[in-house]
Amino acid sequence: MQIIQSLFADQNPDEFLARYAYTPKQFTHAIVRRPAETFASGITTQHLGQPDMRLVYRQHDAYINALEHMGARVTILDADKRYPDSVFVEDVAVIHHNTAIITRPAEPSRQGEVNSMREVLSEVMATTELDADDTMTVDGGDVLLSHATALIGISRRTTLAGARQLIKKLQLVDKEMIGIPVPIEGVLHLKSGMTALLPDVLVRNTACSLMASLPFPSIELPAEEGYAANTLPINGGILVSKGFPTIARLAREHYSKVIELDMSEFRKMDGSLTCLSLLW
Ligand code: CIR
Repeated sequence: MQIIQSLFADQNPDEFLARYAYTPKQFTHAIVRRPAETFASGITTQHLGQPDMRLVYRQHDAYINALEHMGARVTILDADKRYPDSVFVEDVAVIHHNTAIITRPAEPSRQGEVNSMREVLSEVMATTELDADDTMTVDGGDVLLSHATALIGISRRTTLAGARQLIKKLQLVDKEMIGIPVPIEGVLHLKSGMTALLPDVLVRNTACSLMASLPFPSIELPAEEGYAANTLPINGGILVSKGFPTIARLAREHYSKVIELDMSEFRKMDGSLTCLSLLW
């Protein structure tokens, strides 16, 4: 909280926005991983029943098609049944300026996921690591990155020490980057609670309590539609979760290319749109 207040205390909000406006990135590449046959034994806080594996595969295929439709070349990694949650590739790396910062996921059952992702990413870009220090954990789902700012959720998964180190690593590849730790409660990751709908405008799940004020305005979704706050703007279009009228309307108001994807089976395991890919 103090970090945020001191960051913005002497800033004129208009100047701040002009300098740090969230500009959605253009992505040419994506990495996804096929769902593991062990998917249903992953971690979840939801009480929505067991995922139907037939639907899991179908929804994953639709997700890949949507990324391709938006212009990304998608690399599809084989399923890894040792790691039930390994389909959620977003959590194991943060990519900026063609550098992958390999994260330190908090959950012991997910920590091994970083090894194969490090190998895959190191073939196509520079990679770096967070220090092996148990006070530092970071899940990529807590990192909302734009060209100039990184909002980093301090959550059940990401510690302040981890966030601070991630900010340092980001600043090594981009000295203009400003990192903003945002303590959250009520949702798994920061991006389960908010994503950028537009440059400068976040869309929020009201179940996500913020222990700090944000530098950007936000639109709150109706409580029963909060899950839809996880959107994926990509290359001038946007992917949104199917079955949520408010986000569908907002997306159509602002984007000409909107793809609604049924995420029901990933939601059962606490996953949402952004979790299923790494983009650059
Ligand atoms: C987990 O609890 O780690 C997975 N079942 C869900 C991770 C979702 N990832 C994300 O929001 N970035």
